[in-house]
Amino acid sequence: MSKIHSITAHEILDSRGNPTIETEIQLVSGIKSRASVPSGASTGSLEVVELRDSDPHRYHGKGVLKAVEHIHTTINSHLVGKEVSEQSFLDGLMIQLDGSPNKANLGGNTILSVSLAIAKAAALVRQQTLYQYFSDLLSYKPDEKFVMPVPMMNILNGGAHADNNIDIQEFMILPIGFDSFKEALRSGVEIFHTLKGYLKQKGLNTNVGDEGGFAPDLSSNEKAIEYLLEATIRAGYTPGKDIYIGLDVASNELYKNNNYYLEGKPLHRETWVNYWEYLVHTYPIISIEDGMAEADYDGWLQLTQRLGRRVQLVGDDLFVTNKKLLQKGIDQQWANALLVKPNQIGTLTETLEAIIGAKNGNYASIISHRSGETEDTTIADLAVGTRVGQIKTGAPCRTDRVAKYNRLLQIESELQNNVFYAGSHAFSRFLVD
Ligand code: 2PG
Ligand code: MG
Repeated sequence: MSKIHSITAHEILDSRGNPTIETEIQLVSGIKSRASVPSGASTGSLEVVELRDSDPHRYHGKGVLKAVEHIHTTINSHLVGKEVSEQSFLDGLMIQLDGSPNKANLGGNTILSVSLAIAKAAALVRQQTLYQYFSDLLSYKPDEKFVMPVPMMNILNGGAHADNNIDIQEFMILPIGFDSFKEALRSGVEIFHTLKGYLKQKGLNTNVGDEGGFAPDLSSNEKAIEYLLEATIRAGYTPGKDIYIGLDVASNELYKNNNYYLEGKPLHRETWVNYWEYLVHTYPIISIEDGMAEADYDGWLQLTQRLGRRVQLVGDDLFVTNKKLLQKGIDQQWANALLVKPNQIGTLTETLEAIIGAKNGNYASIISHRSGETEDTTIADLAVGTRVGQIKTGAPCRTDRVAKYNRLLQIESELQNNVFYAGSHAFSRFLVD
């Protein structure tokens, strides 16, 4: 009864109005599941291939009809009749059908939409929530408490996600000094609204960027941090206690000819690392993502040696959720945390393997959205089921982002005493002194 009866797909739209794939699986029992996949703007060069039609007459070349076709033909014909509970076997089969090292034939987006729909159908068969199913896939014991993640809320957008003059892509607030996810989220929302009022008062623009954060022009990148801290205080919270700051520099976008460009000026690697050290010493920053460009390995080593004991250094474009690249980073001591984006690697199984790899290497993991999202909330369940303790899913603004926060609120209230909020525990190694 839990065998796959059919797999179908169609083109839907993401939050930027670009096409993406939604896949539906029907089981012989009649159970149906659906999953859709997101899309990035600042992508790592080693991410799996996102298959697009390149037909200039449709959606400026961004259509995904080829992907839909692959699902209706190759994938459907090989997966029909298989047991939906065999996640890793089915993911392996799709990798084999693709036959390339980077999912270039079927598309990482194509395969992921099927992989996630498989997981959702399997959870329904077992009459389980999706987070419980993820927990079981990782062999957690039934009595092991779930962990609500710290939301890394990107309330001020720059870089490739906005049209303002700010180089750093994401300025996030991390509400860690709270006892529950719901109270942590509330503080973040209050700070978000306070920031809006404060920007208005200063005569600054309050339009939002791709991830729902404000995107004003400012006199410097550092100023953005000061605005976040001022909004925190005005909202009645204490920076460095209730709230910490996280940055996603997305350095790839700023790296040209061996220099990093900040506010129009070229900076060499050493000066760039000095800048982060200065910011970390000056402000309550606890996490810096992609502080160096993905291929600047010497830079990653320097940054990690200088700041790796003080702050979380997250590899996004550096690791692209790939367990082999992560292992290389662990061996070389690049960064100390992994950003987990299922569509960077293309299957649920490989996503879970990367999380396991991070845990074994004593690296933290952060489950993450993409800048182009859909209403699919799988990453919220993934964050809770894997107990990684952190999620990055934008500002509390625009339904594509808020849907994930709302799902987390649902989960927390459903779990009652069987869950705790990660809060400062997620950062205990940086908060000792
Ligand atoms: C990032 C992401 C998500 P994008 O760089 O971490 O915030 O952006 O999806 O554009 O790669
Ligand atoms: Mg990033």
